[in-house]
Amino acid sequence: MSDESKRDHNQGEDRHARGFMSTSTSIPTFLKRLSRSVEEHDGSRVVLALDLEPRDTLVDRVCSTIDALACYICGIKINMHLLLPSSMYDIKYVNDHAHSYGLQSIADIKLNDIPSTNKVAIDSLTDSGFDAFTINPIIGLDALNDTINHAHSRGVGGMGAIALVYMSHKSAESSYGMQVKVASERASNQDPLSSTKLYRIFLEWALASDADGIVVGATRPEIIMECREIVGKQKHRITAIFSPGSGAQGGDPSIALRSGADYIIVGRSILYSNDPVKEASRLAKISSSYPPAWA
Ligand code: FNU
Repeated sequence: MSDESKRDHNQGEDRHARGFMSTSTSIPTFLKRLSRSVEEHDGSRVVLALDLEPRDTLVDRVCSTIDALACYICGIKINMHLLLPSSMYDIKYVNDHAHSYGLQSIADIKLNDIPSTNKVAIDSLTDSGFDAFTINPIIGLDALNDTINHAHSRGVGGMGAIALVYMSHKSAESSYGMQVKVASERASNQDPLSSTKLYRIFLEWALASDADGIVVGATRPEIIMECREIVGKQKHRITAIFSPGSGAQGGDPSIALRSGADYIIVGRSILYSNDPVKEASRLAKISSSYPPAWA
């Protein structure tokens, strides 16, 4: 079936209406919606990174991948692989398709601009059916606050915001792991600046701006552990840890989850395995065997 003939907007709307969001009278936030998806998918805390090669019939291939793997995942994550070669209409179609299985959809755009531009981007993502997006805290605390407040006021129950704290690739160490000096209450008169790592500031800002989640690479279990301890001390709110970087990037999903990740984000090791269903099912089982850190 061609992309064209599959793209029946009304059909997508109907599927979404039959999805879990319509059965609730309350307006759940992103993390509540995601938790519900975990329950509906046998405890899987796998978010599938839909990083397929941008060739013809991309939307068809993305939708049939969702069809094949939906029962082993709790959400999908879409990034430039799909966003750049697709129209907003295609993206809405894919998101509606994911919603028809009760899955949540994250736009991995690492939002990183002035607040007024960020807000326009968030409105478009909302219109395209996304439930959450990733954001880069380098924009600063006030801009994060402004942008995330806007996100929380959008869509049904608000768009979730997931802040980068420590990325999974090797050279993340030279930026997220950078030693920086900041003015701090802890500093002494002799040295008004105290020294810390950049990711610790990003974590502090993510929590201060009510981000729904943070990203810490599965390749950095010790940083996941450190973040889990700090995130876990919050009394009145939950911030989930999303961990990409298992498999193809060398991280171990079990170690990431044991270290405190709530969700693993996995792409290539599922998509390009000899048996994607088997691999997704294996990761779903692993993830369901670690209870969520807040339970
Ligand atoms: P896979 N991703 C990542 N590391 O890998 N958003 C990060 O620190 C981060 C991400 C994304 O390696 C990456 O773009 F913030 O094939 C890709 O879509 O399993 C996915 O996570 C990992 O894909």
